[in-house]
Amino acid sequence: AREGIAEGAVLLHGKALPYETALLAAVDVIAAQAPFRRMVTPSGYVMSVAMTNCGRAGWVTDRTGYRYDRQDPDSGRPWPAMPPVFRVLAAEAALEAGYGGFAPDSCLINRYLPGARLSLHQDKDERDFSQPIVSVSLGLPAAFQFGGVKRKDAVKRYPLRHGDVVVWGGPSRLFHHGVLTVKDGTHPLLGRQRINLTFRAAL
Ligand code: MD3
Ligand code: FE
Repeated sequence: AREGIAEGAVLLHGKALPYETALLAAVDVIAAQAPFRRMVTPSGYVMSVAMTNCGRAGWVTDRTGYRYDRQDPDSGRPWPAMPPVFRVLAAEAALEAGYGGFAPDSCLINRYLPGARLSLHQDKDERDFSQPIVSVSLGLPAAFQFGGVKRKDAVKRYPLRHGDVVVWGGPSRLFHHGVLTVKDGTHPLLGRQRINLTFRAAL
């Protein structure tokens, strides 16, 4: 089922379910080459979410700032290639949401163990805001929150469950958003974790 959650934003319930096995196998291959790590923000805070990337560019943060980097700073090597199943799912979801021709060059993989959270922020390190962002939720559920373009705008909450895909484009592309603290639990396939794939046209 498809649900409009904001102007330009569409939640596709269960869209990733047919791909779950392939997605999780691909995440394991990526994480073997570019392990999950907790990065440091410019202010010196160690993020509770552990991250890795695949694709031509990966999102990274350190004391010098946020950026997209073609190399994994931990290894000095290029990020693992984006698996075909990632591209296909991201492009299909974008098309279903009304954004044809989405060709992401970056996939940030976020891993939340119980207790991890992502505070309210905007995604604005990408070059072209006319391109949407596609987000795939796997494993433990989470309460996702999003507001508006201004930090003070009222915030709405949405549960995101295993297999849900959200496409953010148009007016919602620069909305503030975050993930509330993930509660403890066990998912049949993933155990005690939530994995989120965020697809972006970054470069
Ligand atoms: C709304 N990740 O990595 S994806 C991020 O679940 C990030 O790990 C979250 O936010 C996660 O930057 C949420 C959902 C998302 C992504 C981009 C958006 C929501 C968005 C851009 C605009 C508005
Ligand atoms: Fe974000």
